[in-house]
Amino acid sequence: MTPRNRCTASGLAIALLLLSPLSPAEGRPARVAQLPNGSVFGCASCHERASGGGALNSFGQQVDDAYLSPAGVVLWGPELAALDADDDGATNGEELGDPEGVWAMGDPAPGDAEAVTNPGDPASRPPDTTPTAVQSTTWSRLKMLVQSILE
Ligand SMILES: [Ca+2]
Repeated sequence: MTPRNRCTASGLAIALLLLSPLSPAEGRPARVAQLPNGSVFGCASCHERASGGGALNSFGQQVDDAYLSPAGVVLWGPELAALDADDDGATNGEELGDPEGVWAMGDPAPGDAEAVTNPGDPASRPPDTTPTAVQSTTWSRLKMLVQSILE
């Protein structure tokens, strides 16, 4: 291939890339590294299909709607971490192991990967840690006992 042909072929490849109809719903594997513990669910963090592409789940839609930089990089931070995309009672940050939204791309994965749940799937959520009535009652009695001792 002559240098001119190589240049023409490169130009054609670039033109095809620029003209390809990328929709927001197409998978972008690089985004997996733009979420804390993004590798746990991979493409299924944002897509209905585990292999990526196609329909976005509620978290993917939330990211696509308001948390992408002009270059298409996920803007992970306290604001996105505090939202609950799948409305399951756990914030996106709690589900991805970064409740405060302080993780940054390139940082080690935060928290325990085995505790990570899918922020776009309401059936995948952290275990409920709300104290039971018995635990609350016991705690309440313990507080009253301590208060009576201190008074
Ligand atoms: Ca959630």
